[in-house]
Order: sequence, then structure tokens, then C-alpha cells
Amino acid sequence: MSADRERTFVMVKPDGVQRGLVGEIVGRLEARGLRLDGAKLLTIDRDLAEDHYAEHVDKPFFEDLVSFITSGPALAMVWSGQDATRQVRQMMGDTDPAVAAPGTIRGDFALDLGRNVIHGSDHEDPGANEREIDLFFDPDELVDYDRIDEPWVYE
Ligand code: IDP
Ligand code: MG
Repeated sequence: MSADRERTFVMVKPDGVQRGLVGEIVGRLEARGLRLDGAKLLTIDRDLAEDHYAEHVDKPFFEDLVSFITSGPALAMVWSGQDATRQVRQMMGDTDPAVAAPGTIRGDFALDLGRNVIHGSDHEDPGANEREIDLFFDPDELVDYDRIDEPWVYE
């Protein structure tokens, strides 16, 4: 399916790591049929956090957001597949877990806007996915391969 494979950046935030939700979140993305291209556990430093959330620099919650996202280890990942960015966003649910639909990751595992367990690239911001991948990964940290079930996931 490589022709329309899209890559997207996904991160289990420090609250998700501390709450033991890594396996659950990875499992959902994997079971959907998306392909894991790369992953690393890291504690984000202030410079990387400010770059990653640059679009929010003028928002009142920016300081809290940066201090939260740098507060402990996070699992940064690249996932790929057809329409991956939008599909991951749908699986994540609304930014505010209080209104995120049940069945979504935020709707099932979070309650508070400032502790919403997962990040995914914005599908309404073209290029955000590749920009975020470049921010967190060197090209040689990502792997291109065929998942054996792809003929059963894609027509
Ligand atoms: P997203 O994570 O769904 O893409 P964004 O609007 O890009 O949502 O915001 C980035 C992150 O900033 C959110 O996931 C959330 O953790 C935090 N955030 C967004 N809006 C607020 C707010 O109004 N108060 C506190 N934190 C917020
Ligand atoms: Mg966003």
C-alpha cells in the first residue's frame, strides 16, 4: 500500500506513561492496522517542548503545557498508514477529555484538558506531521517495512 502511506507523529504524554497506558495506546493503534515506524522514550527538554508547541506560545496555558510535557518520560512514535494523521486524531478524540467521545483514547482514559494522555499531529495543519517527525527523529531512527497483514488491512 506504500503509494498512499502517510506518516504521523504520536506521543504518549508523561501522564500516559506514568499511568501505565503505553501498552493500551500502542495496542489500539497496532490493532487498527497502522504500522509502527519508530519509537523512543525520552524526557523532553524545554527547547524541544517550546519548538513542538510553538503555535501555542501566546496562549495563557503555554507555561503549564511546557512544564507538564517536560515533567517526565514521554513515548514519541511515528505511525504510518492510509490517512494516518486523520485516523489517529479520530482515535484520540477531542482535545478536552470531558467532551471526547467514549471509545476514543481521551474519552476512555482521561478527564482533564491539561492531562489528556496523548498527542497526535494536527490533520488540519498540512505538514505538521512531517515537521513533528523531523523534530523528534533522525531519519535513521525510522524503519520502512511491510507488515505481513497488509493485504488483509487494505483492499
Ligand atoms: P491537541 O493536543 O488536541 O492537538 P491543541 O489545541 O494543539 O490540542 O493543544 C495542545 C495541548 O495543549 C492540548 O493537548 C492540551 O494538553 C493543552 N491545552 C489546549 N488547550 C488548553 C487549555 O485551554 N487549557 C489548558 N491546556 C490546554
Ligand atoms: Mg495540536
